[in-house]
Amino acid sequence: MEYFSDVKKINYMGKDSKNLLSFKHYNPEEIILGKKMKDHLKFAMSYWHTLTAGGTDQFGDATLIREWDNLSPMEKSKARVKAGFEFMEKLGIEYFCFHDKDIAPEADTLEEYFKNLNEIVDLIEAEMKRTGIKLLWGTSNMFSNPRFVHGAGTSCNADVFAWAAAQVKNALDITKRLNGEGYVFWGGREGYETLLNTDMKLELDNLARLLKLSVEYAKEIGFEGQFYIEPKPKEPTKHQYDFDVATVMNFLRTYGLEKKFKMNIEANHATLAGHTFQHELRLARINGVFGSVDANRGDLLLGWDTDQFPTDVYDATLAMYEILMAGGFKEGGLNFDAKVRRASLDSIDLFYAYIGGMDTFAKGLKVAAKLIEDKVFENFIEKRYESYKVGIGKEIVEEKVSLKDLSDYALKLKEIKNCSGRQEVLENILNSYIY
Ligand code: XLS
Ligand code: CA
Ligand code: CA
Repeated sequence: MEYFSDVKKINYMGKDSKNLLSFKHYNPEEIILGKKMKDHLKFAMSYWHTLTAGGTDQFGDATLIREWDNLSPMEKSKARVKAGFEFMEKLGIEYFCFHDKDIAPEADTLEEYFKNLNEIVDLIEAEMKRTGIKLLWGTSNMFSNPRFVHGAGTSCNADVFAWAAAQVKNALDITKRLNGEGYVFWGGREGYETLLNTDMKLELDNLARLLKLSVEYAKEIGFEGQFYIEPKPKEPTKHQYDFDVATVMNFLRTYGLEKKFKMNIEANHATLAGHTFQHELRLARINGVFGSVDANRGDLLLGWDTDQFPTDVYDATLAMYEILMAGGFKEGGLNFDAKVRRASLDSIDLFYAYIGGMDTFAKGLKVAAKLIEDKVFENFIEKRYESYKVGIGKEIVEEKVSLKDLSDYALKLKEIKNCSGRQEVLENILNSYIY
């Protein structure tokens, strides 16, 4: 059965094409900086937003009607697998990401739930074999079910901690079985609403314990994929423990986990934390913890996690600049953690959405590659800091001077001369590369 029969394979047709179901910039085989575009970008489909999201929000029910809606829970899950692979094949997307809960119906007992999961994983495995599509990362949903009301690893209830551990164990088994390149821990409800009822120290210690147990189990089963933490400052809790890259790095270092985890950075989470996407990527890059990306965007006028498809070429260019400067994706990739708007009712809107996101990042990649080739910012930055290459600056960097030495030096200074930061002209140059 064909689920998206009104859409054929989406091809690259160049920027002048008027075909709305074609790529204007994403030309998978085109070589950029010695590598195919598709291997630079490693696009992934998010299972949840693409196949299970119904368009519900705090004020209204589902609006997005899909072919499989009226099937029984297991049949629905099977149809979604088939539809998902058809969708990826048509778009030429080579990776996907999922939570355990996205792929199979939950049940009253864990045993039954795992049985459901296994049955669907068989089907996914067969589709992966048929198409060559790969798993970028797996994860476990430990936030939707009411049992996680107080969190999972940070729950006040030890039985819930154990249940979460069981889910992670099973999700790791599945991810290993499907050759997943990574495994993501996103905070879910790992945070708090009020400190009046919260033992923050115990919750953080326990969160670290769950991560440690997971790393140990991965070793035990020979799972060699990359572990990620995905920072987010708020939603669903008022304060999420994995606030931003800096907070997560501090947490990992506190518990001796910094060598085991990299960051999965989401654009919308960066802006919720009051940072730019580029800021979070830069911080991860300079600390050697850049891993993977959840591409999307928020809406600055709304200020919550809207998970919209990315269409801003400016942001995508700066993101790709950081990603290339970090050495590009290795185990990670670019997952579209984005959903169509509630009023985008038709399945075809999913295609338009992905085409837009893929083209935006393809264009961003091309511009970023050119900026790097021409060393536009590197040359400027190098010059801006040249005072640290000679004289007193060199001695500061080499840590050869004391505070007193510096004071003696400063006392002899007659005049301090600063250079322009040239922000406006740099922005003009950036624009000229984008246009
Ligand atoms: C929610 C997160 C979530 C993670 C995976 O805000 O983005 O979707 O990426 O659990
Ligand atoms: Ca995400
Ligand atoms: Ca989000």
